[in-house]
Amino acid sequence: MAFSFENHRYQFSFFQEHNTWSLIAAESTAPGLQNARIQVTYRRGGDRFYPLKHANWVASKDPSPDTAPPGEAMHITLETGPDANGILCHLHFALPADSPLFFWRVGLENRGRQSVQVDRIELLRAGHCPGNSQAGQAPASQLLGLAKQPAFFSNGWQSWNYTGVFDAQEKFIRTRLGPFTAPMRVNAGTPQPKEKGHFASDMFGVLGDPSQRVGILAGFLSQKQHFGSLEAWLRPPEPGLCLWANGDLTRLDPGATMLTDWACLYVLRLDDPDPLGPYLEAAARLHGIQDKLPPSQFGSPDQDEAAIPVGWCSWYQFFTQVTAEDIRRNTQSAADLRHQLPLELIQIDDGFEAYVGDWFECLPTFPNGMAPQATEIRRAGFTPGLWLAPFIVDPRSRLAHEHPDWILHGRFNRLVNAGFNSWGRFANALDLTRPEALDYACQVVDQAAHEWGYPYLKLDFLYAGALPGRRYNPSLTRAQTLRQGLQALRQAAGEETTLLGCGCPLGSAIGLFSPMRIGPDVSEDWEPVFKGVRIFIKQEPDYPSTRNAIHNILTRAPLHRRWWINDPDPLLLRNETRLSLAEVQSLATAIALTGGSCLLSDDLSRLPQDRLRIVQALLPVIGLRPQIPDWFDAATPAHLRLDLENTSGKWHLLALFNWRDQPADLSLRLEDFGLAAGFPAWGREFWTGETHYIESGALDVHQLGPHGVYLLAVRPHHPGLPQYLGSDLHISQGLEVMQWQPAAHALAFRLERPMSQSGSLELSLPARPDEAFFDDAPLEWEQSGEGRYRFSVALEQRASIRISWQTPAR
Ligand code: 9PG
Repeated sequence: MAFSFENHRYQFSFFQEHNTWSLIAAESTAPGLQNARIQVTYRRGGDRFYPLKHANWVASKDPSPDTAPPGEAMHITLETGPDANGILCHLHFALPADSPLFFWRVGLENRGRQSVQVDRIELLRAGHCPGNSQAGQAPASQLLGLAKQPAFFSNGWQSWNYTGVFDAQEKFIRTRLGPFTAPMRVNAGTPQPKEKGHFASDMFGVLGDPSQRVGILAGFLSQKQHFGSLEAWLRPPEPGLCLWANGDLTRLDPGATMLTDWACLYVLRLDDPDPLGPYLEAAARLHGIQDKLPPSQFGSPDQDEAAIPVGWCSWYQFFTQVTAEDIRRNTQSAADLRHQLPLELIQIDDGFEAYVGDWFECLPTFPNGMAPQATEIRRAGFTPGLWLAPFIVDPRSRLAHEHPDWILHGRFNRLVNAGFNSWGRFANALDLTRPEALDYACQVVDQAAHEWGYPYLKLDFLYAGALPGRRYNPSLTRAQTLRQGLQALRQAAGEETTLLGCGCPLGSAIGLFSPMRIGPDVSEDWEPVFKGVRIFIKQEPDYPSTRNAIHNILTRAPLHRRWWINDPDPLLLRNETRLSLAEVQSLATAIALTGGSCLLSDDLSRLPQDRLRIVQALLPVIGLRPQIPDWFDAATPAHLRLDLENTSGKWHLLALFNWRDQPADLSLRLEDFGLAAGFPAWGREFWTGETHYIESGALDVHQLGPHGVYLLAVRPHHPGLPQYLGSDLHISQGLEVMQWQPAAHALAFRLERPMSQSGSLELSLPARPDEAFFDDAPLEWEQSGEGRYRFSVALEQRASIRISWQTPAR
């Protein structure tokens, strides 16, 4: 017998004799799945049990309101059991009225007299994959519409972890550094496949087919109950997909219940301008943060710019060697530079604390403690920020010696390894289910925020709260433990404190943190290097390096202003790094076009003028989320598109990156950015200042440097009208313009910048100007091409420009 329902998008059926279900899209060519399995595993004593194996399903009334689907929906609840151990299972399936997603979740209840340990709640096993291929009674499972050329978009567990697409010929990217980084990189429970064409992901993933331009997203809307994992097989004849909630062998006591987070499926088009949007927004809504969602596609700069941090961080110049004097000197430099570089935040990073864990004792390099430091920063007119890693503990710390029972232990009562850290040591983790341990972490945050005076806290290495181990309270999953720990920190910090999450499992942080680090650390090198040695770690996906940072800045751009403000890590500007100018420009472009925080981390007193100009052009931050047209076609996307609009009109900002190690001749094709090919347009490249007329929808880019970027402002040509073509004042090449007033023989507009700045701008005019004024002084100009004129300006924040011309001679 089958239970089924449908809406205009999907038809859902559950076949009770085999515990399988199908979701078929109404559109015949769209992907779908047939006879997906559902399975639960728990243990009791040494034995494993599968309570759904001989399930006898009955439709039941929804047992409680908190299991009801979000929003208005068609839904059904099925119940089976109790089994011989007293375990009862519920399945909840829902088709919402106002969302293109399909939702389902699983509930367990222990009505027996003994505890059991929940191992794995598999919500989906579909297509061609192990466990589904065995011949037997159950009908074959199929993933429809994705078999031609399957590829998989994998999301990493926490801030630093690699996120990107893999094709069937590739292998999953795994760390080779074993116990050094595995705790930071691998969510216990998510496999790390070795064979070609076999991949894994955390929380959500997309199985797609680039040849058909369609895909199916599977994932969880939250990670409050369990960490969710996915596995994908891209082998012929057909791909396979599995989605499960990790039970972590959590104890389910008599009378206790366990309910998974909502899982969801969503059929998408790879070329949709915002393919992940409906999923990310559904998750945001479930966490009560939908109000932060930005407005339309064609955006003007962020109205709520203040929410996006702009400032300086000590880490990438001083690392653990930082001193109070370095902070003082840089605060002073930031104050001296203010009229040229309006920063707001001065954030002290790792290196002040006696030991990680002993947060109330400072190193001799911070002789006065952290409170006076905050006062100095505030007096200089900046927001003081401070780094803390409240969930990890240095084994040499006083904390570790005085409270060994607060530290997470694992098998054979050994300390759990929390990874190799910046101070050249392995760290341990707090057991957050020990009330005293969590209280201590909260006290640290409370004291930093309210007694030392830091309204901005960077909370780092947060994954350590969710490492596998034997916890004081064994009836909480790792995800529940971490979520409760993060909630407690949020409460201790108070709503008025800005919390930046770092090294943090993404799903656990939604609604609690803003901003959130979404990639590996930047570094002075393009590729990972350890003490000058490249071999072996060059391909490490999460290891600090500018290449790795940019990769995730691009692949995780869709999260920005959905779940939080993305933190891309700082722009490194100084000449003394091993980054080429092209690489610095690529990092600057990636940061600016993805809309997140804009931080610097160079010694500000030594920043050369030409490098200062780069960050000037990034302020104010644009703040918007771009489109990534090739998000499913390249490991590291090479295309970004941002649609902008203001008084001067509408334009497109298009970035084309060269990720090769050699210079490349590229073709920038408007079509590749999802733009109609045909319209004649002006294109001004930001980094070179070159302007081109684009007639046939494409532009040849000659010898773009290795790891470099071509950043074009494209404006449809309006013959006969004056047009702004761009400038070197702001990277948007237009958001600096206010009050654009064209008239028959004249043009007036204003420029507004948050600083004093000089540069040049370019206009297309119907005729050669005969008069031009900057405020009331004559303004020099030169012809830069046919119908194009370049004006050099030096402004103190704002200026009015007036230009007039005669009717062109016929
Ligand atoms: C301070 C730093 C900075 C930085 C953080 C974090 O070994 N690792 O893989 C590793 C990764 C990141 C890391 C340190 C070590 O950096 O991201 O911004 O705050 O801690 O210690």
